Amino acid sequence: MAARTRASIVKEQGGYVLVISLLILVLLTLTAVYAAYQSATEMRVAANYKLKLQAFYVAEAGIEHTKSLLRKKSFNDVLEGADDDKDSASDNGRLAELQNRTFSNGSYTVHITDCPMDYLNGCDGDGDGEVWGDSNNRVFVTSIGRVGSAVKIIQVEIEKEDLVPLVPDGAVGVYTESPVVDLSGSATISGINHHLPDSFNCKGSSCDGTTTPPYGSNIPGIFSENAVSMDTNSGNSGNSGNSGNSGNSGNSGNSGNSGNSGNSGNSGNSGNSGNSGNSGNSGNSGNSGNSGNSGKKKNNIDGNGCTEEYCDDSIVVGIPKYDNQYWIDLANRLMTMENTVTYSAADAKGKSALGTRDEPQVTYISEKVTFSGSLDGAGILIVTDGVHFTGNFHFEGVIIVLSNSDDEDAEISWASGTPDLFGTLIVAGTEPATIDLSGNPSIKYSSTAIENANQLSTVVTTLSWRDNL
Ligand SMILES: [Ca+2]
Ligand SMILES: [Ca+2]
Ligand SMILES: [Ca+2]
Repeated sequence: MAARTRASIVKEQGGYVLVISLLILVLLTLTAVYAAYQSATEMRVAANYKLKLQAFYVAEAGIEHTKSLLRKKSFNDVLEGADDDKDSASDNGRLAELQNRTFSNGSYTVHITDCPMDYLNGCDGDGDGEVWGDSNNRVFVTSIGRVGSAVKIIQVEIEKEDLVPLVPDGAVGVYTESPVVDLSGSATISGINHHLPDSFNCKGSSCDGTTTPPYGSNIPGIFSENAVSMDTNSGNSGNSGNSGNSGNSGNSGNSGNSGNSGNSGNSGNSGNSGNSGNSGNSGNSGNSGNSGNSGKKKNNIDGNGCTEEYCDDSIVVGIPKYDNQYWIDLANRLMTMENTVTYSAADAKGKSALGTRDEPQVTYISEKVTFSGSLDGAGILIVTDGVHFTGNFHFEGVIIVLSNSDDEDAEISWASGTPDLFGTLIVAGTEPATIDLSGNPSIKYSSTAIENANQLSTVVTTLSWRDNL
């Protein structure tokens, strides 16, 4: 057998080395390719994740935008769409400014519905029978965020809280201890729910507001948490009777109206004399006379009447739905809100407007103030320790007078000028108050005025949250 030469051995082993080297090279190459592939996949996943995350934040921005818009809008107005028609659904629950709204490097579109299920076609979440109507102050906001090819959908349920109750205790609500009220003039105070005048800038009798058609609840004209001392004035003498009307031709006679029940005090009015009939027709029979008023003239006060322990016409004393502390807390909360306009008495005097119906505001005046001249306002007016009106004043919303000073009682003097309020006047605080309504003030309950003012104090809270829809 031929001996293996060194050269042949080297040659033989070189073959193995080459093969092994090639194998290692192939392995290394495969590893490198795999690593590159892995890395590319991870980068793609990371990029997708980043887009999804961005889409999430874009959708979240849509939710926040919606909540800020809904603070100033009625849920039902939004649900029925810009055409004010819930039966025409293409715009329902879709505010124009929330459709394909560009934000950062993406966009969001928001749908507002009464339930969480079908945010495109709507559904009745509160069970009131209205798919596009809300009756429990709760709606669902579905926000679709898009960034590139990534889509993220978030849905929240939100609730609105009306801080000022739409049905307070009275057109005038008095919550301070030992209140003194003077009604010796010709105040008009009505707890009947009033429609607002057509125009905010109305003049004369077109500013009276109407009570037809009736709507909402009626409340007492004046409500007090504590017994009221009426400022003593002598009673009004009875009115003389109206002279008879001449008969209407061709009509049969109307039966007479029965007299109003009398208050104690003065002598009654004499009755109207009968109308004379025309030939062939019977005349109207005469109205019976109104009986006289008592020492305080209350015949211009109406509303829901006597249900509580003390009651005289439409002045009700009893247990309030919202007590003194409720109004003190509400006033304190309102006066520190972000958009509240704060004036000193001197600054407030020079103003001609404290908000409008379209742009109501919360105004806080930190000391007793006297308004003269002409002043219009809408929203919520908070005054501490007294407010006097001597000029033309017209306000729609809620006036809260806080009596908190130890030095002197708050004085609400609406005894001169033409103070005119639609909404409610609240007198609350830790100290007694004197409420002089002896002039010609007009205070009419209006839930519409309060609702309009509530835009300012509405808190929108998120009740639930979900994604991955
Ligand atoms: Ca519509
Ligand atoms: Ca509903
Ligand atoms: Ca609802």
